[in-house]
Amino acid sequence: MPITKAFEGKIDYVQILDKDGNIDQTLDPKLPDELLDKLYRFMVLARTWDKKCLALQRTGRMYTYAPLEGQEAIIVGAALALNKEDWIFPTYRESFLYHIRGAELWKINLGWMGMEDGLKLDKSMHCFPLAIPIATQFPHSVGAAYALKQKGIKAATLSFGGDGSTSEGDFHDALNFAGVLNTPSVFLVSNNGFAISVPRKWQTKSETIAQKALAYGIKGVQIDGNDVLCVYSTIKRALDMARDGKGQMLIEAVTYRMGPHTTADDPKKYRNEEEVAYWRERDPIKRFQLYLKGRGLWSMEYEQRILEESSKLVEDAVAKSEAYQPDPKEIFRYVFANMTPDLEEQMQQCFEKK
Ligand SMILES: Cc1ncc(C[n+]2csc(CCOP(=O)(O)OP(=O)(O)O)c2C)c(N)n1
Repeated sequence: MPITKAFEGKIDYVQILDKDGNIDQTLDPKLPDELLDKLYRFMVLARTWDKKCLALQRTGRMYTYAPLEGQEAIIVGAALALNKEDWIFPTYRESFLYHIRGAELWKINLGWMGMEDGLKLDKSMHCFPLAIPIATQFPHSVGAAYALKQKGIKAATLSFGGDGSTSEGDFHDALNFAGVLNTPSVFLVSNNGFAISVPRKWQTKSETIAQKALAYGIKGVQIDGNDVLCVYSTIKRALDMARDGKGQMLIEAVTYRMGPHTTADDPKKYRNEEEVAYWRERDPIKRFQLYLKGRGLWSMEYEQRILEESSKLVEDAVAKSEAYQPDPKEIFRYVFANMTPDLEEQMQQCFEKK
């Protein structure tokens, strides 16, 4: 099981909504109804899209895909906590975040279908590319945060990673530089229990990942990553703090990846049914639904409407991405920033008229 116990008095563990949707009144962020609705809608859309991507991959219509089921609260809570001016440094697991930042879903599909065009995002979205090499995004984010600081721009960076990424040197270099240079940085580690098949306990002997912040003189907190109210309010607080020059924060969001690591993985080989059932009961969408219901903001009709809308958005996006005709020359163009003479020659040979 992933650890949920806080490091003795030094690191707090925060949860606002329990698994049955009951709220801790002392921590209630009192978000407006409109924002609660948005959080819920995006989580439902994320799950609908995720299921579709998995099905597309299984039927040969999409290449490798990294499922997000179980981690919706982290992705949606983080996305809505950001200001437009802030910059994000996501991994393969957070591609849906691009949609909340303004990218059309069909373009994100294109990326997973192997077409570079899909991942050419408008610079105004302030999104860095999805990091596939583990942990490289952390030092990039600190460099960008340092640049923001030097330029006097009031914005922060939010970088994402998994529990496995904290075993890479890049993670530690980044936290160290962020503290020393006092950059406007927030680090979000989704502790989903595994780095592919490697369990969290094999990454580190530390009781929590959050406590690693202490070594670098920055703040650390462990939160319930399946509680969208907690994710949203913790990240918002951390970003406000970073933008105000009041320090950096490492947030460890404890969660669980319900599906495979990617479509190339079979989780049945390294985890058991009871563990999955334990986390199914802690589902981020279910508990938020119960909370909204208790507040009179959820009904069957509302659910039906949202499901239909999500399904239509996803199906329209699939139709558009499948109709897209990429330029086959892209196979050669995107290998390096500038094509080598060899590649130029190969491209010409391929496309010259016979
Ligand atoms: C530098 C590097 N080493 C190894 C890999 C292969 N790899 C891909 S995903 C992964 C596990 C990452 O686990 P974690 O950071 O916990 O993130 P999660 O996938 O669980 O979200 C590994 C080792 C890689 N992509 N990059």
